[in-house]
Amino acid sequence: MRALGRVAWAWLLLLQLAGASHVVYENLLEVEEAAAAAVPPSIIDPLLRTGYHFQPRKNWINDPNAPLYYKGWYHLFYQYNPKGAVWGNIVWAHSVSRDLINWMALKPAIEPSIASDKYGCWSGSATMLPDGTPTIMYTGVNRPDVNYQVQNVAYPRNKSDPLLREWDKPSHNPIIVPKAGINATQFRDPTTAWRAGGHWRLLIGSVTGPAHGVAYVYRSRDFKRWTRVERPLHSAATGMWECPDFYPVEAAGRREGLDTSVSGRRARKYVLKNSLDLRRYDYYTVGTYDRRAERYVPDDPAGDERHLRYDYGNFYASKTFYDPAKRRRILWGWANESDTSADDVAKGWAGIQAIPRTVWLDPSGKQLLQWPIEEVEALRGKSVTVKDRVIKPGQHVEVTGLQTAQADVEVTFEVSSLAGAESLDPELAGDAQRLCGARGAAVEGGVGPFGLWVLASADRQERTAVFFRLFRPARGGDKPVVLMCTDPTKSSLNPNLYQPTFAGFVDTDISDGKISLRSLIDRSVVESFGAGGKTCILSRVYPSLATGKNARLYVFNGGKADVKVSRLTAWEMKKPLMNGA
Ligand code: DQQ
Repeated sequence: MRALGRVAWAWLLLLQLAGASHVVYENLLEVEEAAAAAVPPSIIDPLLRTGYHFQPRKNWINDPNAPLYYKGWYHLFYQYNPKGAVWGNIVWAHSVSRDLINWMALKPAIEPSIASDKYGCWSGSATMLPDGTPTIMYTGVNRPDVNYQVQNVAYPRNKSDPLLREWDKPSHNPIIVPKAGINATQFRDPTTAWRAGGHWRLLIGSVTGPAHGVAYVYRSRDFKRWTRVERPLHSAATGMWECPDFYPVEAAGRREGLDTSVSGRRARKYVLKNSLDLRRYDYYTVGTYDRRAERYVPDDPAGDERHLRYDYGNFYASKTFYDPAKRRRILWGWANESDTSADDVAKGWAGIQAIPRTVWLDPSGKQLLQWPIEEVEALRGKSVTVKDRVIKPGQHVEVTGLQTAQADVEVTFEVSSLAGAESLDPELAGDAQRLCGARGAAVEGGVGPFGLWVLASADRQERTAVFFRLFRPARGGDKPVVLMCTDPTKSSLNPNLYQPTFAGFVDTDISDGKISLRSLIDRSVVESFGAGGKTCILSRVYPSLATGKNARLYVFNGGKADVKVSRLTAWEMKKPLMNGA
C-alpha cells in the first residue's frame, strides 16, 4: 500500500506541477482501510491519521509560518522537527499548493545555518515588498543555554521560481536584536510588516515585568534598519504574547479581505491576535489602529479580559495572510495532538494544521466570522440529506448511507419554543468552559443538549458530541444564551488521553428558533463551526472502535423539548494529495 502510494504520489506530483490542481486520491482511503483491517485498534492505528488535514509524511509539526501566495502557488511554511515526533531541532518545512487543499512537500526552506539562527529557526511571517518580492522575517535562536532570540530576514534566491525553493539569508542578519529593557529570551515571532507614510512596521511578541504580554512595534524605511517605537502597540496582563498577528478588516459584514498594507480613507477596523503562552489559546480583539501614535485600542474596553477566541478548542499559534487571488483573508492554525508523547513517538507523527478558514468581520462589528475555505468543498463526494426530521426528547437518529470517518456535515436545527430552556447558573454565566464541563452532553437539559454524535461506534459506547444548549436570558439580558460545546469525554475507550470538553457562547439571535452547525470530521479531528462561523471548536479525538468504516454519525436530542432537523447534508470527504503521505 505504501509503495502504491508513492508511485501514485510521484505521478500526481507531476500532474500538479503541470497545473492540474484538483486531482485527488479517491481510492486511497479504501485501500488504506483494507490494509489496516488486520491491525488491532490502538492510538497508533493508521486509521487515526487525518485524511484531508494538512500534515507532512511524518514527524512533529507546530506553528504555521509565513503563508503567502506567489505566481499562482500557495506556500505554507511550518515549524518542523526533521528528526522525530516531539518538538526540537526546529526548521521551516515548506509545502506548496494550487488550491490550499492538495499539497506537495519541498525541502525545508530555512534551517539553522548562520550564527543568528544556529540553535533554532522559530516562527515568523512573510511580507510582499512593493516590487513583488516575498520576504521572510523569522526568529533565530543564537544561544543554546538561554534561548536568546533575535530576528532574521531571508529572501528568495530565484524570484522567477514560483515554488520559491531556495532562500538566502543576507549577511546583515540579525536585523533586530533585543536591546536593554527587553526580555531577550521572550522576544519572538515577527508579524507581516505593513507600510504607510514611507515606513514599514512590524510587531514582535514579548512579555514585560512579571506577566504583561506586549506587542512591540519596529519601524524601518528600507527593511534593513529597524528601530523600536518606544511605546508598544498594545499590552495586557495576560503573560507572554507569542505569534502576534495584526491586520485590517473591512467594515462590518463585508467578506472580502484587505492587504495588510491597505491605505485610504475608508472606515475599517483592525484585529490584534495573540497566542497566550500561559493558556495556549489564541485570543483576539477588534479595534482601532492609530497610525500616527502607533497605538491600537480595542473597541471593547474589557476586550483583553473578555477573551474572544478564534477557536474554543485545540488551535494555537495561528497566522493569517491576504490572498490576492481571491481577495480574502485566510487563517491557518496549528492543532496539537492530545495523546501522550510516547504515543506520538510510536505513531511517528504529531500535529496537524486546521483547515484554512476565511475570516471577516461579523455584521455586529464585535467579532470575526470564520468559514472553511470554499476549496475544501472540492473534496466532497457521496452525500446524504435528511429534511424536516423531528428528534424527540431522548432520541437519537443515525445518518446512514455513507462512511463518516472522513466527512463534512452541515445541519440546521430548529426549536419550536424556548419556553423550556434552563435558567443559567449565575456562577457559571460568564464561563462557557465550566458551564459545559458541568452540563456536558450526557446531562439532560430543557432545550438541548442537541447536536451531533460524530466518530461514534455502533453501540454508541464511543462518541464525540458537538452540540448546543440553550438557556433563558441571563439577568439583565433579553436574548437566550446559546452555548456550543464539544464533549469528547466518551470519544475513546483509551484511558490515557487528554479529552477535555471545549465550549464557547454563540452570540446569535435565535428568535426564529434556528441554529446551524457544520462539522469537518477527519478520523482524529472534529472541527466545528456554530451559527455560520460565530463560534468554532476544534477537538482531537482518538476512537478505538469508531474508526474507518465503523465510524457512525447520529443526530441526538438530550433535552425535554422536540428539536427539528430542518436540513442535514453529510458528504464523504476524499483524500487530497498530502505531501506525499
Ligand atoms: N513556537 C515557536 C515559537 C513560538 C511558539 C517555536 C508558539 O517561535 O513562540 O517552535 O507555538
